[in-house]
Amino acid sequence: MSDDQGAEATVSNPVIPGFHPDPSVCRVGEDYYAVCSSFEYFPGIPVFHSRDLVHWTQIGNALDRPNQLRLPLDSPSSGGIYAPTLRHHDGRFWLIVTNVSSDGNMLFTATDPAGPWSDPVHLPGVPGIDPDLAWDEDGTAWCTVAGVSQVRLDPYTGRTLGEPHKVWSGGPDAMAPEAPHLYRIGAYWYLLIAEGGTERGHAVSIARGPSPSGPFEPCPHNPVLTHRGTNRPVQNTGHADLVQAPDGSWWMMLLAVRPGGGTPGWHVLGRETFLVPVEWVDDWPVVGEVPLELPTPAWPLVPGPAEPARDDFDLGELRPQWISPRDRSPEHCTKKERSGWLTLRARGGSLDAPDTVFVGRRQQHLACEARTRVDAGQGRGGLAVRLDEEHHYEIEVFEGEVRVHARVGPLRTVLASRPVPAGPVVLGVRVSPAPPRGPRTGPDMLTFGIEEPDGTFAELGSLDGRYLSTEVAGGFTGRVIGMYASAGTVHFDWFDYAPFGL
Ligand code: 6LW
Repeated sequence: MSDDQGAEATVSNPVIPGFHPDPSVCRVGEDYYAVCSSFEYFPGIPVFHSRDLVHWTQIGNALDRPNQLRLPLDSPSSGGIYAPTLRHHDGRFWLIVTNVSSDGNMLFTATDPAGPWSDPVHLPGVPGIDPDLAWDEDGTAWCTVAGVSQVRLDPYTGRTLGEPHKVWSGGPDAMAPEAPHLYRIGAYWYLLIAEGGTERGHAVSIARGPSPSGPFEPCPHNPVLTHRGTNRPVQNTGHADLVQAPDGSWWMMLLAVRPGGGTPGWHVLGRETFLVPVEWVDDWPVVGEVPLELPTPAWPLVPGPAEPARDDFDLGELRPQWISPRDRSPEHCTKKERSGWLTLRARGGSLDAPDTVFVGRRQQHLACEARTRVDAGQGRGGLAVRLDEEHHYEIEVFEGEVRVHARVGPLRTVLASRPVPAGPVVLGVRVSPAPPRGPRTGPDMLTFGIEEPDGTFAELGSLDGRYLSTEVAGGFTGRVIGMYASAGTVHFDWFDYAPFGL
């Protein structure tokens, strides 16, 4: 985000950078709220607040109790939580979502979107992923899912009413018609979907009809948004939601990626949340190109509080930015063992194993640096950049030595090592975007090192970032940078994360 004071001509896109895909947004009065998918990470479904649609502050995670988010230890990465829809209706917030690794479709409610959110209402009759929830004038709730199918729902009990039926399949021969959202806008009911798959073919299409169940007439200009076949810096545009500002203007929040390096480009931060204005012509939405710099909206900007670079682990609770694969039990992650430190206790597995003990935050900037002060005197652990179990780089301390490791698919290697004195040590990683020199240039370089006693940073090894990209690893997530323990007990005094050079 630009550090605007309200006078700039443009503001930065993505408005929610880093691995924050599948945005869903709603407005209540002057306040906007948004949620994103969270896959294998606990707590799940980050919740954001904004007063101006461009500055977003994370205010919590909707699913922060184990009974709301069951992610078995053997569930795959990029499983778990897919594509929530957030709505405000009848004085409360409603969140409908799929957990593809355990409970299927679920519905949650809250009076305050920062939480607490309710226990889940299970929806066994809802026939697919990416559920949407909309209410008609009679108060009937309509649930629409990928495919695109629809069923009426009693949202209080989770019972479906009647049989699901197909309402649309997107453009002719569309691949992956998904991410539906249903809206009453003016005289029509609109059905917005994504199609073309979440990669370079991604697109947004729309249809409209006289009732929430159609029949739906596709927009003659579909897809209303796509960057496929272009060389624009923003790619994979799709999975969108619409919101109207208090001044009557319409906006679309959507996911897209920023590939770096040579052709075809590697995106390393996952799918991010972008914003774009929407005009209406002949009662159809018209959406322009998704730019990296957006014209500033016609209202005062309200930047949220700046995120501190350092987490000292002095607060009782972990900040909402911290996430862990599958669970975060107090047995393996606690602040109670050493005052002002975060203690991680290994569960047996390394970062290669799904039961790894890792606490990280999304990498949100193309150029950034992270450091942490580690005491691994009773264990083995350190600082990792994680995409999934098979794609991660890390620097760790074990038995008087510091080592840089890389795991890429079936390959695992120690890149560098050197002895370290006993006691806490500061480990670091610097992520530097590579200039796009040639077709074979990777997106960025990750340089790992340790802080010398005089404060200088001693580099131990650098790795091409392309192997921690979605184009290489696949999946739906992005890089997460954080702390881990792979044996015994490891203590962390603080963790710094800051963008640089932007
Ligand atoms: C999600 C689908 C999609 O369910 O990717 O890009 C899937 N869109 O709608 C996972 O995020």
